[in-house]
Amino acid sequence: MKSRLMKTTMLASALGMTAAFVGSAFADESLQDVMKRRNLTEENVLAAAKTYTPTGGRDEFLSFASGGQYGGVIVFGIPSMRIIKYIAVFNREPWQGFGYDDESKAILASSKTPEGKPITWGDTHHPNLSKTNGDYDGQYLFINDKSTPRIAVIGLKDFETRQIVVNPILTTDHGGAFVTNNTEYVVEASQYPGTLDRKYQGLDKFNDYRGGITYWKFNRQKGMIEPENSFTIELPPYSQDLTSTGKGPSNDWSFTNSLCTERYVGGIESGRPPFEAGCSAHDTDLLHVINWKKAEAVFKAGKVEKINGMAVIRLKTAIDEGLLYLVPEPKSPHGVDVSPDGKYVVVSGKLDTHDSVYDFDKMQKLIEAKDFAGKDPYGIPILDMKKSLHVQVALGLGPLHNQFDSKPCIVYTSLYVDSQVVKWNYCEGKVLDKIPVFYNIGHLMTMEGDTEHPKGKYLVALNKLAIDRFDPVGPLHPQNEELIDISGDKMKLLYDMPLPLGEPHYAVAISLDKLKPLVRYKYGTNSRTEEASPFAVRPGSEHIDRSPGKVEVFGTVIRSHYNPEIVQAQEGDTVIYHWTNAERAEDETHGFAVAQHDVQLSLEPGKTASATIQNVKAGVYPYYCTEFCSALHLEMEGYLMVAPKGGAVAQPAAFSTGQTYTKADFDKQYKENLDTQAVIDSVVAYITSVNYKDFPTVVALVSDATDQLNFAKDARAKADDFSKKGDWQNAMLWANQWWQYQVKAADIGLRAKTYLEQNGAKKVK
Ligand code: CUK
Ligand code: CUA
Repeated sequence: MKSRLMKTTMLASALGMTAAFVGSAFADESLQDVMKRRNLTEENVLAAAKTYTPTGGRDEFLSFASGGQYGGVIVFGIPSMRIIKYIAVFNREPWQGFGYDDESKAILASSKTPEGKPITWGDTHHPNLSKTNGDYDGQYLFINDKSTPRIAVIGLKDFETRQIVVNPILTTDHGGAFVTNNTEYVVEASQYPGTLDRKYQGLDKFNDYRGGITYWKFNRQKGMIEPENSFTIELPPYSQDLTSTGKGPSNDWSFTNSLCTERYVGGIESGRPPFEAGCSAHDTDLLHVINWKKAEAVFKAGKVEKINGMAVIRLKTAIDEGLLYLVPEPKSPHGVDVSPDGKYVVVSGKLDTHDSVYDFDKMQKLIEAKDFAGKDPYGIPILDMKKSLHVQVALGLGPLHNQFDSKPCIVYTSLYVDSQVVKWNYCEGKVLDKIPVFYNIGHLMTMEGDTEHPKGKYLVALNKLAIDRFDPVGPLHPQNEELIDISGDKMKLLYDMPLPLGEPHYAVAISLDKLKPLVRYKYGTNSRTEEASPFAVRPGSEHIDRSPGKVEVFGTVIRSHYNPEIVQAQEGDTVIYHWTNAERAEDETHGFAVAQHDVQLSLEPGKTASATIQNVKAGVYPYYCTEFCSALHLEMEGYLMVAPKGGAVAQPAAFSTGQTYTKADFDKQYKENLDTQAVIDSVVAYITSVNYKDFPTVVALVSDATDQLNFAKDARAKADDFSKKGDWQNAMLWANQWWQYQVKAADIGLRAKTYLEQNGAKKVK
C-alpha cells in the first residue's frame, strides 16, 4: 500500500517538473506581451474578459438549444459559451444511459409512431420553457420533433427527458413546442400537409389534405402532458410554419404562419417545376390567428370528432365558433413573434425585405366588427392586411426570426441572406443598428427574449454555416453560435462557439438563479419518472432472485465495488440487473457495462436503474464501472457467468493471492491504518474547528465522509475478528478494505478542508 502511495507522489512531482519546463516559454509574459504575440487588439481582450469565467465561476444565464438532427438538447452557459450538458431526448445517448436502461427504454418505447415503428432519432427545432404569468419559472423544458410529430417534456430538476407524446394525426410538426403563458398548453403545429387519419390519398386530392395545430394539456403537478385533455384544430393544407403564443392582452390567442398557401405540389422528376418555385409564387401567405381559450371551451363542450384517438375541432366548427381567422403576410414568411407587451405580432417574410408588425388591437376590432376582407377557399374569414398592420419596415435580405430586448420597442431580427443581425424599433418602425455574423444566421436568441420580461444583455446568433471560422476538420463543419453584447446602442461581437453536435434551430436562455436542480436523487429513485423505484435496495439487503429461466439481481454500487460481484446464470436465461448507487457524495457517478452486451448504465448518487439481458449465451462476461470513480475504479468489476444448459454452476475457488500473509504483514498494515486514522482525525479537527455548518457543500461532504468512516469501522471489526482467530489471510484482506474506506474518507475530508480554506471559513470557539 505504501509503495502505491509513494509511486503516486513521485509521479506527481515528475509531472509538475514537466509542466514547469514546457510552460517557461510564455509563463512570464505580461498582458501586453501576449497581445503582441497573439496579435490581439484591445477590443479582443475586452471581449475575452467579458466571457472568461475563472475556475469555479458561474454563468448569468443557461441556454437550451435544440440539437436538430442530433435529436436532443444542448445546454450551454452565457456569457462563457461553455457547453454544460447534452440532454438526450428522441435519441439514445450512452453516457447518460438514455435508451440503454430499462427505465428510459420505456420512454422511447412510448414514442413509437402510431403504426408501432420505433424511432431512435429526432429532428428537434424549438425548445421552450415552462412559464408562470408569462415568465420562465425554471421547472420544465419542452421540445418538438419535426420528423415524427412528437413533443417531449424535460424535467429541470435533473435535466432529463421524462415524457414523449406522439401526435397521431399530423405528418410532421414544426410550429412547436411553444408554451402558453401559464403553461396550460404546449402548442404543436404541423408542417407538411397530409391526411389526418394517416391513410393513403393521392396527391391529386392535395386540396383535401390537412394541417393542424395541437394544444397539448400540461399537468404541472405531475409534470406530464395529458393526451386525453388535449385537442387539435384542423387547418387547411397551407404548410403551417412557426407559432407564437399571446401575452398580456393577446394571452388567449396564438399565431401560426404558413409558407405555401399556394398549395402547390412539385414533381421535378416528371417535368413539373419544383416545390420551391410553386410555393413562393404568391406575394403573400396567411397568418393563422387562433383564439385557443375559445377552442378549449369548444373542446370541453364536446364539439369535436375523434381521429386516431385525438379530439379534433373540425374546420367548419372552428369557423362557426369564431376561433380561427387569417390575415395575409408577405412573403413565404418564417418567424412570428409576439412582443413582450402582447400588443404586436412581428412577422418576418423570408422573401420580402420587410418585417411586418401587426397590431393585435386592430385585428381584434376587425374581428369584433366582422369586418372581413374575404374568405379563403375553406371558408375561413380573412382580415384585411393593411387594416391589421401597425408598420412595415425594410430590414434587409432574408429576414427570418425575431427576439426582443429588455428595452421597450426594441427587437432583433436575423437576416439569413445578408448574414446580419438588425436591431430596430418596432413601435416607430426605425432601423437602429446592424452587425455582420458568420454566416447565414437562422434563429437568434436574447435572454428570456420571448417572455413578458426579456432580460437584454446578450444575444446569440445561431448561424447555419461556419465555413472558415474554425480549425478545419473535413467537409462537415460545426455550427457557429456567436455571442453578441447588446447592452449598449451598438451591438458588439464577443465570441464564436463551435457547436459540433447537430444543428440548433431555436434556443432559449433563462437566468441561472431560476433553476434549482438536484445535487443527488432521493435514495432509490427511478430518475426517468422521478418516482421511487420498486427495485431499490439498501446496502446489506442486496439479493439475487431466481426462478426458472430468470435471474434478477437487486444490487448496490458504492466506491469501489458492486454488490453482488459474481452472478451465475444458465444459457437462455433472462438476466435483469437493478443497481442503486448508494453514494451521497456530489458527482460520484458509477457506470455499469456488461462486456459484449448492449448494456451501459449511468448511476448517479441515489439513482436506481435496470438493465435486462434476454437469452444470454454461455460464456464469461466481466461487468465493470464505466466512470473513473476512485483510485480503485478499475477494480470495480464483477462477472456474469453463464453456464451451458444443464451444466453445473461453479462457485469461485477459495481465496488466494498466491501469497501467504503472516501476523507480521497484518501488524504492519494495521499500524499504517492507525497512522492514516491520525491524519483523518487532524482533518476532522480542522473542519470542526471552523463554521463548516454554514457551508452546505461541506455539510454534504462531511456526511459522505462519515458514511465511509462507518464502513471503515465495520471492516476494522472484521479484521479484528479474523486476527483473533489467527486467520491472517482474511484478517489482512479486511485490513486492506478498512484502509480503502479510510482513503475515501480522507479524500473527501481534504476536499472539504480545501473548500473551507478557499471560501473564508471562520474559527468557532
Ligand atoms: S426554424 Cu430552423 S432556422 Cu425550425 Cu424555427 Cu428557422
Ligand atoms: Cu465506479 Cu468507476
